[in-house]
Amino acid sequence: GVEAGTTAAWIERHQQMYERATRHPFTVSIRDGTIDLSTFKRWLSQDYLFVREFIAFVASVLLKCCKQESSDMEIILGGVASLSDELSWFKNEAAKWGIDLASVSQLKSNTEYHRFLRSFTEPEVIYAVAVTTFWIIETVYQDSFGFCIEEGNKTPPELLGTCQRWGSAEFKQYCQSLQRIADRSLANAPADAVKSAEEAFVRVLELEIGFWEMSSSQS
Ligand code: HMH
Repeated sequence: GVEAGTTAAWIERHQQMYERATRHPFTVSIRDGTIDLSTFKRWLSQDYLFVREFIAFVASVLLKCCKQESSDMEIILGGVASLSDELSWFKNEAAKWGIDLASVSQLKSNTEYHRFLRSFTEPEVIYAVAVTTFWIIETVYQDSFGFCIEEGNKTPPELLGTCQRWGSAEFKQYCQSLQRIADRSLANAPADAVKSAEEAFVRVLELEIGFWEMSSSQS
Protein backbone atom coordinates (compact mmCIF):
# COMPACT_ATOMS: atom_id res chain seq x y z
CA GLY A 1 0.00 0.00 0.00
CA VAL A 2 0.87 3.65 -0.40
CA GLU A 3 -0.08 6.57 1.86
CA ALA A 4 -2.73 9.07 0.80
CA GLY A 5 -1.41 11.89 -1.36
CA THR A 6 0.53 9.74 -3.81
CA THR A 7 -0.51 11.89 -6.77
CA ALA A 8 0.49 15.13 -5.01
CA ALA A 9 3.91 13.58 -4.34
CA TRP A 10 4.26 12.76 -8.05
CA ILE A 11 3.50 16.36 -9.01
CA GLU A 12 6.37 17.39 -6.73
CA ARG A 13 8.71 14.69 -7.94
CA HIS A 14 8.07 15.59 -11.58
CA GLN A 15 7.67 19.30 -10.90
CA GLN A 16 9.64 20.51 -13.94
CA MET A 17 7.71 18.38 -16.37
CA TYR A 18 4.43 19.34 -14.68
CA GLU A 19 5.26 23.03 -15.10
CA ARG A 20 6.21 22.55 -18.74
CA ALA A 21 2.77 21.02 -19.31
CA THR A 22 0.72 23.51 -17.27
CA ARG A 23 2.64 26.74 -17.98
CA HIS A 24 3.35 26.10 -21.62
CA PRO A 25 4.07 29.12 -23.87
CA PHE A 26 0.82 28.31 -25.68
CA THR A 27 -1.45 28.78 -22.66
CA VAL A 28 0.77 31.48 -21.16
CA SER A 29 0.29 33.44 -24.40
CA ILE A 30 -3.49 33.17 -23.93
CA ARG A 31 -3.09 34.67 -20.46
CA ASP A 32 -0.74 37.38 -21.81
CA GLY A 33 -3.10 38.19 -24.62
CA THR A 34 -0.31 37.66 -27.15
CA ILE A 35 -1.71 34.47 -28.66
CA ASP A 36 -1.92 34.24 -32.40
CA LEU A 37 -5.49 33.33 -33.30
CA SER A 38 -4.52 30.88 -36.03
CA THR A 39 -2.63 28.99 -33.32
CA PHE A 40 -5.72 28.97 -31.14
CA LYS A 41 -7.82 27.68 -34.03
CA ARG A 42 -5.34 24.89 -34.69
CA TRP A 43 -5.54 23.84 -31.05
CA LEU A 44 -9.36 23.97 -31.10
CA SER A 45 -9.58 21.81 -34.23
CA GLN A 46 -7.12 19.25 -32.93
CA ASP A 47 -8.67 19.14 -29.48
CA TYR A 48 -12.06 18.36 -30.99
CA LEU A 49 -10.49 15.22 -32.50
CA PHE A 50 -8.79 14.50 -29.19
CA VAL A 51 -12.05 14.71 -27.24
CA ARG A 52 -13.76 12.23 -29.55
CA GLU A 53 -11.08 9.69 -28.66
CA PHE A 54 -11.05 10.77 -25.02
CA ILE A 55 -14.75 9.84 -24.75
CA ALA A 56 -13.90 6.23 -25.59
CA PHE A 57 -11.12 6.33 -23.00
CA VAL A 58 -13.38 7.71 -20.25
CA ALA A 59 -16.04 5.14 -21.14
CA SER A 60 -13.40 2.44 -20.62
CA VAL A 61 -12.54 3.91 -17.21
CA LEU A 62 -16.24 3.85 -16.34
CA LEU A 63 -16.45 0.20 -17.36
CA LYS A 64 -13.46 -0.74 -15.17
CA CYS A 65 -15.01 1.23 -12.32
CA CYS A 66 -18.37 -0.58 -12.65
CA LYS A 67 -16.67 -3.98 -12.76
CA GLN A 68 -15.15 -3.50 -9.35
CA GLU A 69 -18.41 -2.23 -7.85
CA SER A 70 -16.81 1.00 -6.86
CA SER A 71 -18.65 3.94 -5.33
CA ASP A 72 -16.75 6.21 -7.72
CA MET A 73 -19.25 5.36 -10.42
CA GLU A 74 -21.24 8.57 -10.12
CA ILE A 75 -18.22 10.85 -10.48
CA ILE A 76 -16.93 9.00 -13.55
CA LEU A 77 -20.40 8.84 -15.06
CA GLY A 78 -20.66 12.60 -14.52
CA GLY A 79 -17.43 12.89 -16.48
CA VAL A 80 -18.91 10.94 -19.39
CA ALA A 81 -22.03 13.11 -19.30
CA SER A 82 -20.05 16.35 -19.31
CA LEU A 83 -18.16 15.17 -22.40
CA SER A 84 -21.46 15.17 -24.23
CA ASP A 85 -21.77 18.91 -23.50
CA GLU A 86 -18.16 19.32 -24.43
CA LEU A 87 -18.65 17.92 -27.93
CA SER A 88 -21.52 20.36 -28.50
CA TRP A 89 -19.36 23.14 -27.14
CA PHE A 90 -16.57 22.31 -29.62
CA LYS A 91 -19.00 22.28 -32.55
CA ASN A 92 -20.46 25.58 -31.50
CA GLU A 93 -17.06 27.15 -30.87
CA ALA A 94 -15.72 25.89 -34.20
CA ALA A 95 -18.69 27.46 -35.99
CA LYS A 96 -17.94 30.76 -34.23
CA TRP A 97 -14.38 30.68 -35.52
CA GLY A 98 -15.37 29.57 -39.01
CA ILE A 99 -13.72 26.16 -38.68
CA ASP A 100 -15.08 23.22 -40.65
CA LEU A 101 -14.47 20.32 -38.27
CA ALA A 102 -15.20 17.69 -40.92
CA SER A 103 -12.14 18.76 -42.90
CA VAL A 104 -9.62 18.86 -40.04
CA SER A 105 -6.79 16.38 -40.48
CA GLN A 106 -5.22 14.90 -37.43
CA LEU A 107 -1.65 15.95 -36.64
CA LYS A 108 1.06 13.59 -35.46
CA SER A 109 1.16 14.41 -31.72
CA ASN A 110 -2.59 13.98 -31.60
CA THR A 111 -2.34 10.53 -33.20
CA GLU A 112 0.35 9.61 -30.71
CA TYR A 113 -1.93 10.65 -27.86
CA HIS A 114 -4.81 8.61 -29.35
CA ARG A 115 -2.61 5.53 -29.45
CA PHE A 116 -1.70 6.01 -25.79
CA LEU A 117 -5.37 6.39 -24.79
CA ARG A 118 -6.34 3.29 -26.71
CA SER A 119 -3.82 1.18 -24.83
CA PHE A 120 -5.88 1.73 -21.64
CA THR A 121 -9.04 0.19 -23.00
CA GLU A 122 -7.52 -3.30 -22.70
CA PRO A 123 -9.20 -5.20 -19.84
CA GLU A 124 -5.76 -6.09 -18.41
CA VAL A 125 -5.15 -2.44 -17.52
CA ILE A 126 -6.32 -2.08 -13.97
CA TYR A 127 -8.71 0.58 -12.72
CA ALA A 128 -6.21 2.36 -10.43
CA VAL A 129 -3.87 2.97 -13.38
CA ALA A 130 -6.66 4.09 -15.73
CA VAL A 131 -8.35 6.42 -13.25
CA THR A 132 -5.03 8.04 -12.29
CA THR A 133 -4.34 8.65 -15.98
CA PHE A 134 -7.81 10.15 -16.35
CA TRP A 135 -7.17 12.47 -13.39
CA ILE A 136 -3.87 13.86 -14.71
CA ILE A 137 -5.25 14.42 -18.24
CA GLU A 138 -8.05 16.57 -16.82
CA THR A 139 -5.77 18.28 -14.32
CA VAL A 140 -3.32 19.54 -16.94
CA TYR A 141 -6.19 21.40 -18.62
CA GLN A 142 -7.62 22.60 -15.31
CA ASP A 143 -4.29 24.04 -14.17
CA SER A 144 -3.35 25.44 -17.60
CA PHE A 145 -6.64 27.24 -18.26
CA GLY A 146 -7.21 28.13 -14.61
CA PHE A 147 -4.00 30.18 -14.82
CA CYS A 148 -5.47 32.10 -17.80
CA ILE A 149 -8.35 33.43 -15.68
CA GLU A 150 -6.41 34.06 -12.47
CA GLU A 151 -5.82 37.62 -11.32
CA GLY A 152 -3.73 39.77 -13.61
CA ASN A 153 -4.66 37.98 -16.81
CA LYS A 154 -4.90 39.78 -20.15
CA THR A 155 -6.80 36.95 -21.78
CA PRO A 156 -8.65 38.17 -24.90
CA PRO A 157 -12.41 38.28 -24.18
CA GLU A 158 -13.18 35.90 -27.06
CA LEU A 159 -11.03 33.22 -25.37
CA LEU A 160 -12.49 33.56 -21.88
CA GLY A 161 -15.21 30.99 -22.54
CA THR A 162 -12.59 28.39 -23.42
CA CYS A 163 -10.56 29.20 -20.32
CA GLN A 164 -13.63 29.02 -18.10
CA ARG A 165 -14.63 25.64 -19.50
CA TRP A 166 -11.56 24.05 -17.87
CA GLY A 167 -10.53 26.80 -15.45
CA SER A 168 -13.81 27.08 -13.52
CA ALA A 169 -14.14 26.33 -9.81
CA GLU A 170 -16.56 23.56 -10.74
CA PHE A 171 -14.08 21.83 -13.02
CA LYS A 172 -11.43 22.20 -10.33
CA GLN A 173 -13.67 20.43 -7.81
CA TYR A 174 -14.29 17.67 -10.30
CA CYS A 175 -10.51 17.22 -10.76
CA GLN A 176 -10.10 17.13 -6.98
CA SER A 177 -12.72 14.37 -6.78
CA LEU A 178 -10.81 12.43 -9.41
CA GLN A 179 -7.61 12.97 -7.44
CA ARG A 180 -9.15 11.54 -4.28
CA ILE A 181 -10.35 8.53 -6.27
CA ALA A 182 -6.88 8.07 -7.79
CA ASP A 183 -5.15 8.31 -4.41
CA ARG A 184 -7.53 5.87 -2.80
CA SER A 185 -7.27 3.38 -5.66
CA LEU A 186 -3.47 3.63 -5.64
CA ALA A 187 -3.38 3.05 -1.89
CA ASN A 188 -5.06 -0.32 -2.48
CA ALA A 189 -3.16 -1.26 -5.64
CA PRO A 190 -0.18 -3.61 -5.94
CA ALA A 191 3.26 -1.99 -6.22
CA ASP A 192 3.67 -2.80 -9.92
CA ALA A 193 0.37 -1.05 -10.70
CA VAL A 194 1.49 2.01 -8.75
CA LYS A 195 4.67 2.02 -10.81
CA SER A 196 2.67 1.77 -14.07
CA ALA A 197 0.43 4.61 -12.91
CA GLU A 198 3.43 6.85 -12.25
CA GLU A 199 4.83 6.03 -15.69
CA ALA A 200 1.47 6.87 -17.26
CA PHE A 201 1.40 10.13 -15.27
CA VAL A 202 4.77 11.16 -16.74
CA ARG A 203 3.73 10.05 -20.21
CA VAL A 204 0.58 12.19 -20.04
CA LEU A 205 2.73 15.23 -19.19
CA GLU A 206 4.94 14.50 -22.21
CA LEU A 207 1.94 14.02 -24.48
CA GLU A 208 0.31 17.23 -23.23
CA ILE A 209 3.52 19.18 -23.90
CA GLY A 210 3.59 17.62 -27.37
CA PHE A 211 -0.03 18.63 -27.91
CA TRP A 212 0.65 22.29 -27.03
CA GLU A 213 3.77 22.25 -29.24
CA MET A 214 1.78 20.83 -32.13
CA SER A 215 -0.81 23.58 -31.70
CA SER A 216 1.86 26.30 -31.58
CA SER A 217 4.04 25.16 -34.44
CA GLN A 218 3.82 27.07 -37.67
CA SER A 219 3.09 24.95 -40.67
C1 HMH B 1 -5.12 17.31 -25.16
N1 HMH B 1 -5.84 17.08 -22.84
C2 HMH B 1 -6.17 17.40 -24.09
N2 HMH B 1 -7.40 17.81 -24.40
C3 HMH B 1 -8.35 17.90 -23.44
N3 HMH B 1 -9.58 18.32 -23.80
C4 HMH B 1 -8.04 17.57 -22.12
C5 HMH B 1 -6.76 17.16 -21.86
C6 HMH B 1 -9.03 17.68 -20.98
O1 HMH B 1 -10.26 17.25 -21.25
